[in-house]
Amino acid sequence: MENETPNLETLKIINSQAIESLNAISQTDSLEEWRIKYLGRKGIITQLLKSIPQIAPSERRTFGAKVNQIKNNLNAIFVERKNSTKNLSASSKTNTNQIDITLPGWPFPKGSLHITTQMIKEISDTFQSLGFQSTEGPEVEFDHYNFGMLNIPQNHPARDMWNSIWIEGTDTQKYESMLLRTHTSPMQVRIMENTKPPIRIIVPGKCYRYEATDATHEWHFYQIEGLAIDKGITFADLKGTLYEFAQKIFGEGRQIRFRCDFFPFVEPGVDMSISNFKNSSGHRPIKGRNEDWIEILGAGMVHPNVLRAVGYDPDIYTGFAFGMGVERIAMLKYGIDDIRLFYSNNLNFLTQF
Ligand code: FA5
Repeated sequence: MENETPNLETLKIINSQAIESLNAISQTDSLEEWRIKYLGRKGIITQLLKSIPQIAPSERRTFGAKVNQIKNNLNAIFVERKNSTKNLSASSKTNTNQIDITLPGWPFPKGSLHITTQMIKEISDTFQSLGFQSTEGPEVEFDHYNFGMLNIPQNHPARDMWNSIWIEGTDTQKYESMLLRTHTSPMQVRIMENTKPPIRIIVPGKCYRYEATDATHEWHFYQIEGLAIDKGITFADLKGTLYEFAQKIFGEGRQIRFRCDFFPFVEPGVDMSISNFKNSSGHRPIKGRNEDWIEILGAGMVHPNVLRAVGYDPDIYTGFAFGMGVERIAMLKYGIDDIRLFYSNNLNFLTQF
């Protein structure tokens, strides 16, 4: 080109060669080489501009305008190409950093069953291994089942044993009064009304009482009711079953105590407590409770009046029943000193189980 005087045809060829070679470039380094070759200080375009004075005066103007147009065009294409290559390599660098497959993953926070649910499951499994089935019942209950059929008629002083939460607005002309069940015992009646003996069943469920809360009392808590009816069932069966249950849940080391108690729907009635003795280092399983025994359940032989009310002949059938507090059992098993923790939604507490 230095020897020949360029013309418009030369410009056309140089322009298409430049564009073609730019399109063929795939790396940033080669782009810079291209720029130096075509647009650099000693590059082809600069030389073309320098050659303008040699062009015939009649063509000089057109030639000069064309060289400038090619220069601006190549410059624009080059800048665009450079920017897109830069973005591409930047994003591929970021991607490489993000996908480092050797890094350990973020651990997923794992959910778990609530301690009360776990306890219900463990107790249910224990009774299942002793031949008991399991069922559930309504939390909103009729006066008839919660009290009446359990040998606790209207105005009976024993109703004071359970501080009840009544459902307001019940039309007592049409329907009986309703309440949030104070215990799971109404399910004894519902089951017996619909089943012929022999019966061996447990009923886990929620209960409600209108009472102040403290470390061992909640206004809502879980009970598991138990019922066994058959010919020839005795108090020894009751004791044996509950003894077996306690050993399975608490282990051999814990002691069990039965004491006489009164519940209108059983005769005789007892309550059962689990030992909370100090160990060799002077600590009790439930540290906050300075008592040697903690009551976990009420029980007894099903009262003949209850058997009669559901149509069973008490001279043929006998049976035992019990109602245990699920949270109290979990407290004794795991050394939890406040029942209110079960309903506090405190993750520090809940994630321990
Ligand atoms: C009853 O509720 C009887 N229905 C139990 C029963 C069933 C007796 C069958 C005979 C035959 P009591 O009110 O004692 O009994 O409650 C039984 C258990 O529920 C208690 O031993 C305790 O473990 C638990 N419990 C009672 N009240 C509360 C409360 N406010 N907070 C937490 N647990 C409670």
